[in-house]
Amino acid sequence: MASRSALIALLVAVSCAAAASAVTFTVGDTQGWNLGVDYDTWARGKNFSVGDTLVFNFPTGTHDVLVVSKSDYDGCNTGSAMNTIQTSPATVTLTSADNQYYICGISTHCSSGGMKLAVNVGSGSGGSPSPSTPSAPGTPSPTTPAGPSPSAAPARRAAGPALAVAAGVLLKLALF
Ligand SMILES: [Cu+2]
Repeated sequence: MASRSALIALLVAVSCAAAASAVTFTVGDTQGWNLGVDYDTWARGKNFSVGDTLVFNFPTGTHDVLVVSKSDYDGCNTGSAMNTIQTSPATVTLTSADNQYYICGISTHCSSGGMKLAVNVGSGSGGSPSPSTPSAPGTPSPTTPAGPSPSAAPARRAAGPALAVAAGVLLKLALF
């Protein structure tokens, strides 16, 4: 069936696009989530977008990941975390386009060990404009915003020139 294969092709294209746009970041790369890693440097220059995933790798029990506010990040306050992940790998999906803050809640790992990460999450739409981005197939043409049916608009547009030609013919007939 033609329509069915077209639908499958569309689904494949959409899933490929989704897979290409969502990025998984391994925090600290090979150093993981650990003491003595400069996470400011790690995060610098990276394009974090909504839908991307952060993976914190650490020996479970040695560290943890607290999702915290900016003030708790700044002060290494572990007492009011919005979320605590204790099992490695800790996976966090970036769901909103704002700044996100993560610290380690064990001992003084945040304040003394540098285990604090801030990421600036973009919306994902304006990050890297692609010249080959196709327009959505269902986008209606801006020239027919209020047409009651698809065939009515072209007919109405053709009426203008036709009337002009008719008026011209009548004018010539009147002159001669
Ligand atoms: Cu730690």
